[in-house]
Amino acid sequence: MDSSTNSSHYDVVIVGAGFAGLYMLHRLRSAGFKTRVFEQASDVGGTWYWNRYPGARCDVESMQYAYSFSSELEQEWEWTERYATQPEILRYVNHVADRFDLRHDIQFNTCVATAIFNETGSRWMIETSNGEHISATYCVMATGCLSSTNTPNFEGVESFSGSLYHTGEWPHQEIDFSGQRVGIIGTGSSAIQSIPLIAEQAKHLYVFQRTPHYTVPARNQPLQSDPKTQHPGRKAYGYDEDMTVEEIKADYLGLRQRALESFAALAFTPNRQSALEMTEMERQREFEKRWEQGGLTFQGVFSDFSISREANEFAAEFVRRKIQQTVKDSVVAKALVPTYTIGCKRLAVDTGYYETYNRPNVTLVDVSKSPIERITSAGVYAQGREYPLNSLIMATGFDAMTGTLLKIDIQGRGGLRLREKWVEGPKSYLGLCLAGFPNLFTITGPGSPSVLTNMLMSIEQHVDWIVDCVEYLRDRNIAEIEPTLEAENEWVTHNNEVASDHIRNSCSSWYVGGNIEGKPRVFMPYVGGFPNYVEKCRNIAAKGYEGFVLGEG
Ligand code: N01
Repeated sequence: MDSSTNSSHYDVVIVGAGFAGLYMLHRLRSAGFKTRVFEQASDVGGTWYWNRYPGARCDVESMQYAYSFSSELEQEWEWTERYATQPEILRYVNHVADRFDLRHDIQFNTCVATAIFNETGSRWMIETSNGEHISATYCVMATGCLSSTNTPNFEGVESFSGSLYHTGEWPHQEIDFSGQRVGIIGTGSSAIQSIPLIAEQAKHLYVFQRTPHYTVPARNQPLQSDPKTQHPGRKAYGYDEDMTVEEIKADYLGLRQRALESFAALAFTPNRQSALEMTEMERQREFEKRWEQGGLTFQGVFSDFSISREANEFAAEFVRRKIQQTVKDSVVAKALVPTYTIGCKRLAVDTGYYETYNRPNVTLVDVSKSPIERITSAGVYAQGREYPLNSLIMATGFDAMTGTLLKIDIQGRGGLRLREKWVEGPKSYLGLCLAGFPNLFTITGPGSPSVLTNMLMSIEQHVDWIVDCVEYLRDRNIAEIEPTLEAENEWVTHNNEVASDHIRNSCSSWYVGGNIEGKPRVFMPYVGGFPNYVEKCRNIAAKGYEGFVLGEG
């Protein structure tokens, strides 16, 4: 490429040093592209750098939530638990950064503020928060799907005199809630993971719940046998019940292949029968089996869990009954029971969540009918009274999928701003590229399966596709690639069609921007399944990048 003469020109600039940015850097550098990564945090890890709240761990099994690109890495890394904790995942990401010698091409503590496409030179002009100016032939946004936190605009929040936290921007030092009155707003996945642990520490925990969430037991366990207790940790692995770590490692490719063939890029065996074809006894047997097995495999209880409301209701009812059986106070149990479809908000995976509400030091404050009125200097004012608190935790989620991209002032051809292009919601070709924004790529962007899949598999598929693409352009001396508006519109229409009757689209959630005031209501991830999507991407590339204009610049 033409970069050797100008030290501030790169073939590729990558924004973000999480799982996506690191693998992108590794692949591009190996392919001979001069590459620079900008990362706003002081170290690698992306979402796992920021989300350090008590109980933070991945709800996808660690043997699957790991890179597949290096078989040596797969073999040498030893996960200690079925679901890895945030510190363990961060250790893994750091190990990857060191093992593949990635750090020296990453600039930390640096935000990309603007990225403007210069049509004359076919290059992206980038300005960082430190006032640096860099140019690049290609710009890759590896900014993550859940990386901009959402703090609702509660009246008086600035007057709160206690300690204020957000689960998505947790301090690096350990927080001790012993002896404290703690409030937590929100009951999504982050809250569901942290509430049981905070409740064990705090003097009293108040949970402010607007909408109850469905959650299933994780059944976490060690992956390594304990010689003292003879705990057979490695045996009960989860997704494929009978496999041990050793068996998976003996045929890791096989596990990955099964993941590639599955709807959510996760290797597990779903039940192929429709709920409507099963007898009540068969359904209950299958429910109990998966409830005991634990984790997201619950969604594979029958084939029409996500497509038939009638089938979905069987599963919803089963979980509702479990909540009522677990929570002793019937008023609290009733408030915890969701009435909407199960799985339309991302299913959470917990350890002792419902049991926590049987503790005398935990109070559920139901704010579903009358919202939190304000935050005072002493605590939260809701239900006509003040709840005095020493600490208040916002577990209020993220401006998902578009928030971080829209924070950057991205300007494409003719000064078109991404903020203008997406004013009615995100539009892209494959969640990878944008009409009007040549040589710009988004990893797991809106319009791709991303958050509906095992993110690691989706990230690797996107990175590999992008590297193949830029190599193709380099080999042919092609200066620009950009999707046509027609191809983009067709993809957006297809996305909307597959999402229209889908269970995932049947309630308000961050998938549809429902958690952010004023955000356009669009189902953002592609819900047509990972294998269909991969096939589509492959065919487009095989046809010389069908739907794209490849030009001289
Ligand atoms: O955020 P959420 P999260 N007043 O948006 C409530 C991933 N994740 O951080 O439902 C009162 O799910 C809001 O209420 P409602 C995972 O993909 C993964 O928990 O909008 N409440 C809701 O209860 C997950 O889906 C892991 O009515 C208000 C909560 O805040 C995603 O991150 C672990 C409110 C927000 O829940 C986001 O999860 C954790 C208000 N004004 C997270 N505004 C893994 O294990 C919002 N809420 C990989």
